[in-house]
Amino acid sequence: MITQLHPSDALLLVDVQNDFLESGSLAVPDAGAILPLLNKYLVLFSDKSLQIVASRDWHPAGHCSFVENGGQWPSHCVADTAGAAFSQSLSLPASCHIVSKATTADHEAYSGFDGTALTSYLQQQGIKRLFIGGLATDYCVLQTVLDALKNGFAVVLLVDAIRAVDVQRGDGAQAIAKMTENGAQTAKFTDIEPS
Ligand code: VGL
Ligand code: ZN
Repeated sequence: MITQLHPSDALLLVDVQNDFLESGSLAVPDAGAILPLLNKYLVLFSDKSLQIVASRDWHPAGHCSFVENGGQWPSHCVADTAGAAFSQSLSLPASCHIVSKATTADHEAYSGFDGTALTSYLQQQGIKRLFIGGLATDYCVLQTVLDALKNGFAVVLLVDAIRAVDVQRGDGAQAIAKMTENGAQTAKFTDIEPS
């Protein structure tokens, strides 16, 4: 089924940052494969003058999620470092609204809604439905999608433009199942009405 885009739709790209790409400190397997697709979604939404939002993991150097501080992950996405920058291969428009999350040392925040003004921003813009892609399926995409649904937004999960860490094999597939069980629709690029 073809999904039509409306002025109340926004594209939300989750954490497409160097540290989550192939040479990064927390590389997500096959993450680079989503970049050309994300750029196609960006063109589609830009051409229709629709809202584009990008979240970023934006940690202080002493963040609690890092192994050296007792957490689970290698140090990654430290604010203002090259690893925290959006991929150079991602064509974000100047109009893109950027949301920084997990910015305090003692709090983990996988969701772009956690501790940010994202809900009020989207409401102010009249956004009702979010098309969500990015990294990683089983962490920040999962929690962002669940919070979006809780906060009253419809969600279309862009299943061709997400990749999972898969600490345990199947984590990504399980995350997709959880998102759809909670009300997310899924779509791939060819399911969306062209410009
Ligand atoms: C993420 C692990 C740690 C993510 C962020 O963006 O999915 N995963 N921090
Ligand atoms: Zn993180």
